Amino acid sequence: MTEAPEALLEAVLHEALSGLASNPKTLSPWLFYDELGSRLFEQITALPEYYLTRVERSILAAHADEIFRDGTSAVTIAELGAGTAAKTGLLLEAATRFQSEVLYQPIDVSPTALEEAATAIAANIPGVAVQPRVANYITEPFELERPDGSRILSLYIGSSIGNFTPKEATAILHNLREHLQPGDSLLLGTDMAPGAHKSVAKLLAAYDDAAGVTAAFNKNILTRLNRELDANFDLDAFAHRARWNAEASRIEMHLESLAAQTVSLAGKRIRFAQGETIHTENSYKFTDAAVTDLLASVGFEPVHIWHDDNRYFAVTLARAV
Ligand code: AVJ
Repeated sequence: MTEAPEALLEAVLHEALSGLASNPKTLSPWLFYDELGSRLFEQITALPEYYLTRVERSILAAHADEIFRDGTSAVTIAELGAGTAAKTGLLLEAATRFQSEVLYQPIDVSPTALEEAATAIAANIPGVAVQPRVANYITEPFELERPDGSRILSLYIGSSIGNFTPKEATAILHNLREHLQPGDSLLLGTDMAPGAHKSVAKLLAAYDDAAGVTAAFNKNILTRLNRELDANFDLDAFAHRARWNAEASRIEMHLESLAAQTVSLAGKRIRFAQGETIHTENSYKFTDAAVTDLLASVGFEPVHIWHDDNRYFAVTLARAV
């Protein structure tokens, strides 16, 4: 962590107290990702219902060469929220087919994830130099390197942008665009909104799997607060809920209180009515037009939008203008 553990604990406390004091109650999705939560998310990506990771990987595999083919000058690859960079290998390998040396700049809050990424890439992809940067790209400044005039290809994949409101998403991409010059580019991964090719049921299943891994992931937020903030949430008294909010074009995850109850947390008492929920996550879903509009509003022009045959997921290559 960039933060000392006490600073992180302070942030957890602040988030829990403010989120649970608001109406409706909320907890921010970054709270999911403690050690167990990160492992549960890895399990989610392998679930039969959670198509997002598999489908995005197949799109990247099918089009990796096209992303680099038109390159007239060398490219360095920078990735926001890289994590362990599991899907990025496909792109790095493609890049090394077009140039012998590729500088890869993954940015992530987790130093352990970045170390894992750097080790795996060093072992498996010769020709790639990794320069990890530990930073929270939303709240902290970060730098990107541009080795002698090369162009920057920035990656924001994995539907990570889906966790943010349109306003926040715009701010994140605006900040990224400020690091780039005209001719640099962005590869953005977004999950598609339901439509002719994709039912709402398909989406809901991805966020409420039969094995209950997503439920465990959602409830782990309560386990974390019990452990770190001395809270006493009864995990059996809350239920995982996934809802489609058509108006906002997002899947919402909630934890629903199954009874009227009072929970104590950091010495405070928090009351729940029966049926009241804690809203823990938004996962926005996009049309091609919505992606194009979002990008245009922050100075990017889509060059290509690729989909899988089912049109479940989209990967957009856009040029900074
Ligand atoms: C990591 C934000 C892309 O929204 O699909 C998976 C997180 N939540 N299952 C998503 C998540 C529930 C995921 N992102």
